[in-house]
Amino acid sequence: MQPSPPLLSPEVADALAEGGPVVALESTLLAHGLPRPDNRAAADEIEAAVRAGGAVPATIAVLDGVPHVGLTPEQVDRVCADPSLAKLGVRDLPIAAALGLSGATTVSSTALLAEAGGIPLFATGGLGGVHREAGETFDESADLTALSRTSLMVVCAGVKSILDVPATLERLESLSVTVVGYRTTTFPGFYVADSGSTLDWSVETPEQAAAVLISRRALTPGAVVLANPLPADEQLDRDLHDRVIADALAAAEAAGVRGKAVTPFVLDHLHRASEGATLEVNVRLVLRNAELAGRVAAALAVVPPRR
Ligand code: PSU
Ligand code: MN
Repeated sequence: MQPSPPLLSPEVADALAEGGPVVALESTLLAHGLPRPDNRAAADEIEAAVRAGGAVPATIAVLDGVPHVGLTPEQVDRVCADPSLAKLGVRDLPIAAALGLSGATTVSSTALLAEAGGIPLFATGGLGGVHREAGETFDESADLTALSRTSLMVVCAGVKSILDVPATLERLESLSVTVVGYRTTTFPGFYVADSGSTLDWSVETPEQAAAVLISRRALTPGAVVLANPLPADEQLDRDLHDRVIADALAAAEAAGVRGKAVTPFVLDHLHRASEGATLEVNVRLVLRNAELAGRVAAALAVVPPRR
């Protein structure tokens, strides 16, 4: 059986047909990264941020076995409300397709479906990566290998700071994923502006970012990560950050959480332990990434990429 090609919403299909700017958005951060019911309002705000940047948003999810690129408000309701919605990485897509199941897409599967749909820009919060203790658990997000194969730009605030950030940067290097900072060579730390790691390269404008993506696409398959830090005055308090993350990782360990449940468990624990402070910062950084991705998509649409 052939998997169904992604189904583009009319607005997304029209924009792409005209060579217009479109930004893909993932749904796992809505369904598994943000608590219900706050996630529903965040979904609308994220799409509005893409529009404010000058592009059409294309939120991606699998519904009844069909990958959708661009969701109706009712479909977004479904993604945000269903507590049993699956979390689908690339390897889960064939199961969902064959069995007619529904699920939210992670960075890995969203990147794949966005590329299949012809969308060169993708905005998220923070990438998955190498978990602390990965030397023992082998827990490394499939986001990394997926980005080594998909030709698009992901705008993010670095990788989630619950991870081993230097190890994740090493893996991104091994996988030849291009990483560039937006107006900084400090690699952002998701909730905080500075992860403690540095980058070799930065770009100053959406036009420069678009030019990097065009060059990458002409070279060889693989993604460009555009790392967009929060401004210092919008980041999470550093002490609170370090304390709640240590606490959340210990709680995950104590509860014996494994596999793809780890990231949602830890994020949920952080939102509770910080009394909503991580939630607020998480939404804010996604909005900033969505708007910047919209600007880069708009710059790219002026100089269409080589196909
Ligand atoms: N960014 C966020 N919140 C999230 C995620 C990213 O701000 O919930 C999700 C993404 O979908 C990413 C996933 O692909 O977490 C990584 O999960 P794992 O560590 O299990 O690969
Ligand atoms: Mn994992």
